[in-house]
Amino acid sequence: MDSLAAAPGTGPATSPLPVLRKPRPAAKFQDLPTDRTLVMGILNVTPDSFSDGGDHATPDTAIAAGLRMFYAGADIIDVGGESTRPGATAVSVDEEQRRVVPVIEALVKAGALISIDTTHAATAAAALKAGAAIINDVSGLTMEPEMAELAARAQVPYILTHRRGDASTMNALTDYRDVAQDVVTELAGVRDKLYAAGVAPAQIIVDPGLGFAKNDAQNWELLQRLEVLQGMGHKVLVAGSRKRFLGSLLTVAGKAAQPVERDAATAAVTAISAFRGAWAVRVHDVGASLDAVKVAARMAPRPATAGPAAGTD
Ligand code: PMM
Repeated sequence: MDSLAAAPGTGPATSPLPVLRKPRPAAKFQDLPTDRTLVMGILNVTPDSFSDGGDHATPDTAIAAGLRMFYAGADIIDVGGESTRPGATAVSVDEEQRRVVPVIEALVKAGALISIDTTHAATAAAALKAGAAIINDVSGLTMEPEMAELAARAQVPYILTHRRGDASTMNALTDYRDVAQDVVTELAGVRDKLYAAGVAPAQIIVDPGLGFAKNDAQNWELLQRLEVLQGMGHKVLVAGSRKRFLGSLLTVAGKAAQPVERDAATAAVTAISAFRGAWAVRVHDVGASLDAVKVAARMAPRPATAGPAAGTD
């Protein structure tokens, strides 16, 4: 069977439970395909994320949603227990871990490769213990710098996202001289801290942080000039799924498109990012982006930008 086609029994997103398959050994980061852009499915185990908040608020519904993404072909599933949307309220690390750990354990048991979306080192450590293989820290080390030592010690990849301020302040921090160059300069400063902590270049994945301290025009410019970010020499992750700049673009009669109405535009962003050699895209609608990646791969039959070879330092 085509591994990228929807699997029988996975059903639409609203179906109650996917049919469980035989557990597999957990996937490994180094075994991920390198000949195409990867698709990372978003699994927010939160009541208040901007687009899927509340959809997977209990471990059972979150596990079912994660399995559906995995069986549909997601290469990585990004599990988060705290909303990062502007204005979101913080949760305690205990609550965050209560949300994500059982979900990670179940998905790892099924054979999925998991990244943990957290700004807290204690939660990242608990997630790694539960089997997660990648740290996705949207604060870019600004919340808990000890994340760097954790990534170095555990020898796991670290997704370094550009952000200024935090959920409550970032919307006011959009002054850039040249947004693409400034994002690269700021990311490079944090990247050097990762190096100092012992994180290898091949372990670092950079992300422009679409929507984090950027206005609509700046988000588009970052996508238009993705090669500036790629010039850093690391793998690049594009995470624009359902974000506000897509809602604004799709405005009809003065009304921005709602988050769930932004999946076709998200798939278009995936196709373009994949065509330009992004390492991965982070999306809600996995199936549409897998198709978009196939189209891009057919149009540009060359390896996706993989960043430095594994093992170089
Ligand atoms: N955006 C959100 C959450 N996690 N992780 C990375 N690496 N990059 C992002 O841009 C990012 C992220 C917020 O969006 P969501 O509510 O759809 O998860």
